[in-house]
Amino acid sequence: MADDPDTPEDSKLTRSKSRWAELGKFLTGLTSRPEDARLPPGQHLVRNWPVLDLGQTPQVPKDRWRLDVDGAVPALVSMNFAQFMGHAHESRTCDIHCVTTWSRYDNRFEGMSTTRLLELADPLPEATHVVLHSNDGYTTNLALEDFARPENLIAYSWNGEPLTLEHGGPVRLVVPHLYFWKSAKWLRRIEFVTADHPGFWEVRGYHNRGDPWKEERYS
Ligand SMILES: Nc1nc2c(c(=O)[nH]1)N[C@H]1C(S)=C(S)[C@@H](COP(=O)(O)O)O[C@H]1N2
Ligand SMILES: [Mo]
Repeated sequence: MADDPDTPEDSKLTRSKSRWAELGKFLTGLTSRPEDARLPPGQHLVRNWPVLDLGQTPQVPKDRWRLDVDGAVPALVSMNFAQFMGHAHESRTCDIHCVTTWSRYDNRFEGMSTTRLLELADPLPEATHVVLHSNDGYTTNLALEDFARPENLIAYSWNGEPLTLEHGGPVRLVVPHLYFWKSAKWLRRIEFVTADHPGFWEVRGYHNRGDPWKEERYS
């Protein structure tokens, strides 16, 4: 079973982001659909790739890395890095949208699809949600159908290079159809659950689902 570190103390940035959620900062009140425009409402395009996290960068060398898949599954699935790489054969290009209003186009990730992970884990029929647990103590929740989207990747590479530590390496989740806080960096554990368990930002005022096209920034 995964041994999660304690949830980190709220930093100054965490407190101000929770406050923005209270105030509805960045909300435009507009909605848009992917077929109308490439950029969701209230977003602006960046060319660099900003780093956003709780400020603790967990360094897990590849030879000590593990991914556990547990909870509402018939049996624990646990992979070391080599075993994970044996399943990681997909390449996908996507746009990413951060709730703090930046978006970045054309990111090519490589990794294991969540479809493949679901085949391996074979969650029980009672499983309705997924909780992602990270090595920095971060958590985030997804409905099973959002986790299962065919474009999602458990990624080890970005634009042809290994995912850097600051962007969640060695392995992170990428869920392009939702705001990027759902894309857990430094992925450690995938827990299937039979009820929804809001994660780090979801209990601090962020929207439970986070669809950028509906501007679901805050709850
Ligand atoms: N483990 C972990 N994953 C995380 C976070 C975090 O603090 N810890 N921050 C989230 C947020 S708020 C965003 S916007 C993206 C940022 O990813 P990036 O730093 O690669 O741009 O990671 C998400 N995944
Ligand atoms: Mo974010």
